[in-house]
Amino acid sequence: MNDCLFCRIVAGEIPVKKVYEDEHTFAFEDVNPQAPTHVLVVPKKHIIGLKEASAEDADIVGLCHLAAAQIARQRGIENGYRTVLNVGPGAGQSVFHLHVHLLGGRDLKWPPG
Ligand code: DGP
Repeated sequence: MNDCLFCRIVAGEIPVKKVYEDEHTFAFEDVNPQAPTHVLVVPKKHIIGLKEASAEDADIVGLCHLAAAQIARQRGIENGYRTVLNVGPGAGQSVFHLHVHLLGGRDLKWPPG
């Protein structure tokens, strides 16, 4: 989608600090980090969010999480990290292209706010 921020990032139209890329996923540093590691993993396919995903998106949603796990392993934060999808405005979703937040490198409280 031409007007989607994360589609434009995936297309290289908006500069980001790229962390990882494969055939289906793209990962980059969050512009407003909430932890020493705060990476966003997005599908290259435009999916609005988790509640809009369908059965055909199961693999890509899983691949985004596996990419996050690989990044966490590479960064040595496997003692404790969190993967988060904010689903809908009430949960803080502000960009309507599905994205997994990978947060780690500090103690993470539970429950999240
Ligand atoms: P959410 O609130 O769950 O929709 O998360 C959106 C995240 O996207 C938020 O943590 C900030 C990040 N973000 C928004 N615009 C940009 C941008 O232009 N570049 C980067 N790197 N991150 C962005």
